[in-house]
Amino acid sequence: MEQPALIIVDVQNDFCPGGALAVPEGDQIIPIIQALAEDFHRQDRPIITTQDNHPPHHVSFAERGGPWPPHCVQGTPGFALHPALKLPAHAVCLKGEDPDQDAYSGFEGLVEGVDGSREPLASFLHRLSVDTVYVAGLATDYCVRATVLDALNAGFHTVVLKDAIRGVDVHPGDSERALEEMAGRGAAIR
Ligand code: VGL
Ligand code: ZN
Repeated sequence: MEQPALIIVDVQNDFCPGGALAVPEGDQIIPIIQALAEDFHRQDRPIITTQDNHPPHHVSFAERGGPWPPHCVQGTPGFALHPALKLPAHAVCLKGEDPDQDAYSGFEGLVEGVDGSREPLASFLHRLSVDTVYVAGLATDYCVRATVLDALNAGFHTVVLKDAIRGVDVHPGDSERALEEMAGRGAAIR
C-alpha cells in the first residue's frame, strides 16, 4: 500500500497577490489545497507545509545582488501562511534561514518538532514510512520544481498536482518548462 504525504510549498502571504513577491494567481490554488489537506487529514496521512524563513538581509535579496525583493522575512506577516488556508494538523518545514545561501527546496529545510527539535524533511518522511509525496503550492518554476526534483533524487514517488501549483514565469514559459523537466525526471503530473 502506498504511504502518501502532502507537501504544501510556500503558500505564504508574500507569494500571494498583495505580497512582496506575488505569484500571479497564487491565491487561486488555496481552495484546491484546502480540499486536498482535508482529504489527507481524514485519512491520517501526513501534511507538511514548507515555508521560506529568511533573515532580514538574505543573500537572495536585491540589496545583496540577489534576484528577489525582500520576502518571507522571519517574524513578518509576509512569512505567514495565507490566512484563507485553514490547515488541519501539519508539520512545518522551514528553509532559507542561512543568510548567505538560498534554499528553494523543502529538502534543504528542517521540520520543526513539537519539542523544538528540528529534522531534515527526508528523514522526517522516512520516519513516517512515507514513500510517495504529493506536491502543491508556489512557485512552480522555483520552490515546487526544486522540491520535486529533490524528492525524486531521494527516491520518493512524486506526484505534482498541476491544478494546485502556480508559477512566477519571470521568463515566459518557465513553468511549462519546469513541468516538462519534472515529468522527464520521473514525476507524475496530475
Ligand atoms: C521562492 C523565489 C524566492 C519560491 C522562494 O517559494 O518559489 N521563489 N524564494
Ligand atoms: Zn526566498
